[in-house]
This record gives sequence, structure tokens and C-alpha cells, in this order.
Amino acid sequence: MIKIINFNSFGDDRGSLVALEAGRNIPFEIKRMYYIFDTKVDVSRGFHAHRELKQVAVAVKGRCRFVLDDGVKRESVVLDSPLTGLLIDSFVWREMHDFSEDCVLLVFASAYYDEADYIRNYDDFLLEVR
Ligand code: T46
Repeated sequence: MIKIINFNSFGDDRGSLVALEAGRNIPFEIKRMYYIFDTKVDVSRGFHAHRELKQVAVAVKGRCRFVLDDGVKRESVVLDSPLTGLLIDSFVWREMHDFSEDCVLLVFASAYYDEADYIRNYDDFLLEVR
């Protein structure tokens, strides 16, 4: 369930550069990007699934921990590198925990924001995913 995408870094003596391209190292057409930052200490986020949306999340700075749950098993992964993307498929419950103070979590999404695509209740998620 944890699907990691490793990005190439174009590094030279000036520093590093990562290029993300829809349909190439991001496996869908990108309709939206957003970023989460300034997350307060001990705050967790997420606690929902999406019916259609696919996303790739990258901790471009700092770290946070994702818990993914497909209704059968739960897995946890720490994102702490701008070279690592986490592919989050549809019908996967996600939680984000343990944000570092400096964490900037950049997310690429396959669709525009649509609250109707969210399943925000875990019992409803289990009913729909099974
Ligand atoms: C996800 C995880 C990884 C918008 O108006 N437009 C947007 O594009 C987004 C993402 C959010 N919002 C509004 C909806 C809420 O009023 O921003 C507020 C916070 O959103 P939410 O509570 O859903 O944030 P998270 O951090 O729990 O979840 C977000 C994404 O919503 C979600 O799709 O997979 O990050």
C-alpha cells in the first residue's frame, strides 16, 4: 500500500533541483497543488479517504509521518526527503502525524478540490471500501 516514488535530483555545486512532470514521475495529470506548513506541535491531520482523488505528497522540508489504511491493514511511513514522493491512491484512509516544526508538505492532486469526494468518517470508509 505504501508506494514511494524516488525523484532524481539534478545537483551541482550550486545545490539541488527536482523536476516533477505530470504523466512522468507524477502518475496522473496534475489539477491542483497545495502545501501544508506551520503545523502546530502534536497536531495530527487527515483522517479521511477519497473516492476518486489520487495524490503524491512530498515533505519538501522537515518531516511528518503518514498512516495509510486500505480497510484491511494499516501501514506507516515517515516522509523526510524532498527526493521522496508518497503516492496515495483512492479509497485509502490517511492520517498525518508527528510533523516537525519546519515541515512543508507539498501535495499534487489529480482533481480540483471537491468536498463530496471525501469520506471523513472511518466507519463509512469501511462500508464503502468493502
Ligand atoms: C489530503 C491530505 C493529505 C480547500 O479549500 N481546498 C483544498 O484544495 C484543500 C486541500 C483544502 N481546502 C480546505 C478544506 C478545509 O476547510 O482547507 C481546509 C483544511 O482541509 P483538510 O481539513 O481536508 O486538511 P487535511 O490536512 O486534513 O487534508 C489535506 C487534504 O484535504 C486531503 O485531500 O489527502 O491533506
